Amino acid sequence: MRSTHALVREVATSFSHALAMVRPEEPIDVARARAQHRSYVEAIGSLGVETIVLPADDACPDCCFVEDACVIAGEVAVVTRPGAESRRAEVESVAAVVARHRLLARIEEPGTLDGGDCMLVGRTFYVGRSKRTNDVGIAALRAIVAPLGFDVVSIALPDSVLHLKSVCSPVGDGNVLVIEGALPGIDFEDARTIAIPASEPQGANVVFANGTALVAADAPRTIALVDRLGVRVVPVDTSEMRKADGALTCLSIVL
Ligand code: CIR
Repeated sequence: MRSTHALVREVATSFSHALAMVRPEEPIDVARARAQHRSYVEAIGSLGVETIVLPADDACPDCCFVEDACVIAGEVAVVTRPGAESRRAEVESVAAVVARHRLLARIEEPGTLDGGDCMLVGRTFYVGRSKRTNDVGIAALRAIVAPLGFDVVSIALPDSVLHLKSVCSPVGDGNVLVIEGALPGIDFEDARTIAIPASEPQGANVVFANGTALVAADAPRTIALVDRLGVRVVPVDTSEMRKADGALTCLSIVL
Protein backbone atom coordinates (compact mmCIF):
# COMPACT_ATOMS: atom_id res chain seq x y z
CA MET A 1 0.00 0.00 0.00
CA ARG A 2 1.33 3.43 -0.94
CA SER A 3 2.09 5.81 1.91
CA THR A 4 0.49 9.23 1.52
CA HIS A 5 1.49 11.30 4.55
CA ALA A 6 4.27 11.64 7.09
CA LEU A 7 3.91 13.40 10.40
CA VAL A 8 6.98 15.05 11.90
CA ARG A 9 7.36 17.32 14.91
CA GLU A 10 9.75 20.22 15.34
CA VAL A 11 12.64 20.09 17.79
CA ALA A 12 11.84 21.60 21.20
CA THR A 13 13.91 24.43 22.65
CA SER A 14 14.38 22.09 25.61
CA PHE A 15 15.83 19.30 23.40
CA SER A 16 19.17 19.42 25.25
CA HIS A 17 17.25 17.87 28.20
CA ALA A 18 16.00 14.92 26.14
CA LEU A 19 16.35 11.47 27.70
CA ALA A 20 19.59 9.65 26.92
CA MET A 21 20.78 6.21 27.98
CA VAL A 22 24.32 7.53 28.13
CA ARG A 23 25.09 11.18 28.74
CA PRO A 24 26.65 12.47 25.50
CA GLU A 25 30.30 13.50 25.65
CA GLU A 26 29.45 16.73 23.85
CA PRO A 27 26.18 18.36 24.98
CA ILE A 28 23.33 18.49 22.48
CA ASP A 29 23.50 21.52 20.21
CA VAL A 30 19.83 22.45 19.71
CA ALA A 31 20.51 24.75 16.74
CA ARG A 32 22.42 21.96 14.99
CA ALA A 33 19.69 19.46 15.82
CA ARG A 34 17.13 21.81 14.28
CA ALA A 35 19.20 22.20 11.13
CA GLN A 36 19.51 18.41 10.83
CA HIS A 37 15.79 18.08 11.45
CA ARG A 38 15.05 20.47 8.59
CA SER A 39 17.18 18.29 6.28
CA TYR A 40 15.32 15.23 7.56
CA VAL A 41 11.96 16.84 6.78
CA GLU A 42 13.22 17.65 3.29
CA ALA A 43 14.32 14.02 2.87
CA ILE A 44 10.92 12.80 4.04
CA GLY A 45 9.43 14.85 1.18
CA SER A 46 11.47 12.72 -1.25
CA LEU A 47 9.36 9.70 -0.23
CA GLY A 48 6.51 11.19 -2.27
CA VAL A 49 4.31 11.85 0.76
CA GLU A 50 2.63 14.97 2.06
CA THR A 51 4.51 16.13 5.15
CA ILE A 52 2.55 17.35 8.16
CA VAL A 53 4.67 19.39 10.58
CA LEU A 54 3.50 19.60 14.17
CA PRO A 55 4.96 22.42 16.27
CA ALA A 56 7.20 21.47 19.19
CA ASP A 57 6.01 21.46 22.78
CA ASP A 58 8.86 22.92 24.83
CA ALA A 59 7.51 21.17 27.94
CA CYS A 60 8.37 17.87 26.23
CA PRO A 61 12.10 17.74 25.36
CA ASP A 62 11.71 14.46 23.42
CA CYS A 63 8.67 15.52 21.37
CA CYS A 64 10.44 15.40 17.98
CA PHE A 65 10.53 11.58 18.37
CA VAL A 66 6.91 11.24 17.22
CA GLU A 67 7.18 7.59 16.27
CA ASP A 68 6.83 6.58 19.91
CA ALA A 69 3.38 8.20 20.26
CA CYS A 70 1.44 6.20 17.70
CA VAL A 71 1.49 2.86 15.86
CA ILE A 72 -0.28 2.59 12.50
CA ALA A 73 -2.13 -0.68 11.83
CA GLY A 74 -3.96 -0.30 8.53
CA GLU A 75 -6.93 1.98 9.03
CA VAL A 76 -6.37 2.18 12.78
CA ALA A 77 -3.82 4.22 14.73
CA VAL A 78 -2.92 2.91 18.16
CA VAL A 79 -2.17 5.81 20.50
CA THR A 80 0.55 4.58 22.80
CA ARG A 81 1.28 5.03 26.48
CA PRO A 82 5.04 5.63 26.42
CA GLY A 83 7.15 3.80 28.97
CA ALA A 84 8.94 6.97 30.06
CA GLU A 85 6.58 9.03 32.18
CA SER A 86 8.16 12.26 30.99
CA ARG A 87 6.99 11.42 27.46
CA ARG A 88 3.30 10.73 28.13
CA ALA A 89 2.25 14.35 27.59
CA GLU A 90 3.44 14.08 23.97
CA VAL A 91 0.77 11.73 22.72
CA GLU A 92 -2.47 13.72 22.70
CA SER A 93 -1.30 16.41 20.27
CA VAL A 94 0.02 13.69 17.93
CA ALA A 95 -3.23 11.73 18.26
CA ALA A 96 -5.27 14.81 17.36
CA VAL A 97 -3.48 15.09 14.01
CA VAL A 98 -3.46 11.36 13.25
CA ALA A 99 -7.22 11.26 13.99
CA ARG A 100 -7.77 13.16 10.73
CA HIS A 101 -6.42 10.13 8.86
CA ARG A 102 -7.16 7.04 10.98
CA LEU A 103 -9.56 5.66 13.58
CA LEU A 104 -7.94 5.78 17.01
CA ALA A 105 -7.45 3.02 19.58
CA ARG A 106 -5.49 3.40 22.81
CA ILE A 107 -3.07 1.59 25.09
CA GLU A 108 -4.36 2.09 28.63
CA GLU A 109 -2.65 2.01 32.04
CA PRO A 110 -0.88 -0.15 33.25
CA GLY A 111 0.16 -0.99 29.72
CA THR A 112 3.17 0.77 28.25
CA LEU A 113 4.18 0.70 24.60
CA ASP A 114 6.62 2.82 22.58
CA GLY A 115 6.22 3.04 18.80
CA GLY A 116 9.97 2.45 18.46
CA ASP A 117 9.41 -1.07 19.76
CA CYS A 118 6.83 -1.93 17.07
CA MET A 119 8.08 -3.15 13.71
CA LEU A 120 5.58 -4.16 11.04
CA VAL A 121 6.73 -6.76 8.52
CA GLY A 122 3.96 -7.92 6.20
CA ARG A 123 0.99 -8.51 8.52
CA THR A 124 3.11 -9.19 11.63
CA PHE A 125 4.05 -6.71 14.31
CA TYR A 126 7.32 -7.67 15.97
CA VAL A 127 7.28 -5.89 19.30
CA GLY A 128 10.25 -5.40 21.60
CA ARG A 129 9.59 -6.16 25.26
CA SER A 130 11.88 -3.52 26.65
CA LYS A 131 12.38 -1.08 29.50
CA ARG A 132 9.69 1.03 27.72
CA THR A 133 7.21 -1.60 26.50
CA ASN A 134 5.64 -4.09 28.90
CA ASP A 135 3.65 -7.31 28.50
CA VAL A 136 0.36 -5.54 29.25
CA GLY A 137 1.06 -3.04 26.48
CA ILE A 138 1.91 -5.82 24.03
CA ALA A 139 -1.26 -7.75 24.95
CA ALA A 140 -3.31 -4.57 24.49
CA LEU A 141 -1.76 -4.01 21.06
CA ARG A 142 -2.58 -7.61 20.15
CA ALA A 143 -6.20 -7.20 21.25
CA ILE A 144 -6.54 -4.13 19.02
CA VAL A 145 -4.79 -5.38 15.89
CA ALA A 146 -5.66 -9.11 15.84
CA PRO A 147 -9.25 -8.41 14.65
CA LEU A 148 -7.71 -6.32 11.86
CA GLY A 149 -5.73 -9.36 10.67
CA PHE A 150 -2.33 -8.61 12.19
CA ASP A 151 -0.20 -11.00 14.26
CA VAL A 152 1.90 -9.81 17.18
CA VAL A 153 5.18 -11.49 18.10
CA SER A 154 7.01 -10.27 21.16
CA ILE A 155 10.81 -10.16 21.30
CA ALA A 156 12.59 -9.80 24.66
CA LEU A 157 15.28 -7.13 24.47
CA PRO A 158 18.30 -6.69 26.73
CA ASP A 159 18.33 -3.50 28.83
CA SER A 160 21.17 -2.18 26.69
CA VAL A 161 18.78 -1.81 23.73
CA LEU A 162 16.33 1.11 23.95
CA HIS A 163 13.84 -0.05 21.32
CA LEU A 164 13.50 -2.97 18.90
CA LYS A 165 13.96 -0.59 15.97
CA SER A 166 17.23 0.64 17.49
CA VAL A 167 18.72 -2.58 16.09
CA CYS A 168 16.57 -3.48 13.07
CA SER A 169 14.11 -2.13 10.51
CA PRO A 170 12.30 -3.30 7.38
CA VAL A 171 13.42 -2.20 3.94
CA GLY A 172 12.32 -2.99 0.40
CA ASP A 173 10.13 -5.96 -0.30
CA GLY A 174 10.40 -8.43 2.60
CA ASN A 175 13.84 -7.56 3.99
CA VAL A 176 14.82 -6.65 7.53
CA LEU A 177 18.14 -4.98 8.29
CA VAL A 178 19.59 -6.18 11.60
CA ILE A 179 22.84 -5.23 13.32
CA GLU A 180 25.03 -8.32 13.11
CA GLY A 181 24.64 -10.33 16.34
CA ALA A 182 22.03 -7.99 17.89
CA LEU A 183 19.08 -10.40 17.85
CA PRO A 184 20.50 -13.91 18.23
CA GLY A 185 18.07 -16.67 17.34
CA ILE A 186 15.37 -14.31 16.04
CA ASP A 187 14.06 -14.63 12.52
CA PHE A 188 11.29 -12.73 10.85
CA GLU A 189 9.41 -15.62 9.23
CA ASP A 190 8.89 -14.75 5.57
CA ALA A 191 11.27 -11.81 5.59
CA ARG A 192 14.95 -12.06 4.68
CA THR A 193 17.33 -10.88 7.39
CA ILE A 194 20.19 -8.75 6.11
CA ALA A 195 23.02 -8.33 8.61
CA ILE A 196 24.66 -4.95 8.68
CA PRO A 197 28.12 -4.52 10.17
CA ALA A 198 28.22 -4.03 13.95
CA SER A 199 30.69 -1.23 13.25
CA GLU A 200 27.89 0.94 11.84
CA PRO A 201 24.88 0.32 14.12
CA GLN A 202 23.31 3.62 13.03
CA GLY A 203 22.62 1.93 9.67
CA ALA A 204 20.11 -0.50 11.17
CA ASN A 205 17.33 2.03 11.46
CA VAL A 206 16.01 3.20 8.10
CA VAL A 207 12.76 4.84 7.05
CA PHE A 208 11.33 3.00 4.06
CA ALA A 209 8.29 4.08 2.05
CA ASN A 210 7.22 4.07 -1.59
CA GLY A 211 10.44 2.45 -2.84
CA THR A 212 12.83 4.88 -1.15
CA ALA A 213 14.88 4.50 2.04
CA LEU A 214 16.33 7.20 4.26
CA VAL A 215 19.60 5.82 5.60
CA ALA A 216 22.14 7.32 8.03
CA ALA A 217 24.66 9.24 5.95
CA ASP A 218 27.58 7.86 7.96
CA ALA A 219 26.68 4.21 7.29
CA PRO A 220 28.31 3.64 3.87
CA ARG A 221 28.27 -0.16 4.01
CA THR A 222 24.57 -0.20 4.84
CA ILE A 223 23.90 2.29 2.05
CA ALA A 224 25.64 -0.08 -0.37
CA LEU A 225 23.60 -3.06 0.92
CA VAL A 226 20.30 -1.21 0.56
CA ASP A 227 21.26 0.10 -2.85
CA ARG A 228 21.94 -3.49 -3.97
CA LEU A 229 18.30 -4.33 -3.12
CA GLY A 230 17.21 -1.93 -5.84
CA VAL A 231 15.93 0.57 -3.28
CA ARG A 232 16.57 4.27 -3.87
CA VAL A 233 18.70 5.59 -0.98
CA VAL A 234 18.55 9.11 0.44
CA PRO A 235 21.34 9.63 3.01
CA VAL A 236 20.40 11.73 6.07
CA ASP A 237 22.54 13.07 8.90
CA THR A 238 20.81 13.11 12.28
CA SER A 239 23.92 12.65 14.42
CA GLU A 240 22.75 15.31 16.90
CA MET A 241 19.53 13.34 17.55
CA ARG A 242 21.62 10.26 18.18
CA LYS A 243 22.99 11.91 21.32
CA ALA A 244 19.45 11.45 22.69
CA ASP A 245 19.18 7.88 21.29
CA GLY A 246 17.09 9.03 18.35
CA ALA A 247 17.44 7.31 14.99
CA LEU A 248 15.63 7.94 11.70
CA THR A 249 12.28 6.19 12.13
CA CYS A 250 11.62 7.87 15.47
CA LEU A 251 11.37 11.27 13.79
CA SER A 252 8.24 10.48 11.77
CA ILE A 253 5.00 8.57 11.55
CA VAL A 254 4.40 7.42 7.99
CA LEU A 255 0.74 6.99 7.12
C1 CIR B 1 13.85 8.52 24.55
O1 CIR B 1 14.69 8.07 25.32
O2 CIR B 1 12.66 8.22 24.64
C2 CIR B 1 14.29 9.48 23.48
N1 CIR B 1 15.38 10.25 23.94
C3 CIR B 1 14.67 8.74 22.22
C4 CIR B 1 13.51 8.08 21.57
C5 CIR B 1 13.87 7.43 20.29
N2 CIR B 1 12.72 6.86 19.72
C6 CIR B 1 12.72 5.86 18.86
O3 CIR B 1 13.76 5.32 18.55
N3 CIR B 1 11.57 5.43 18.41
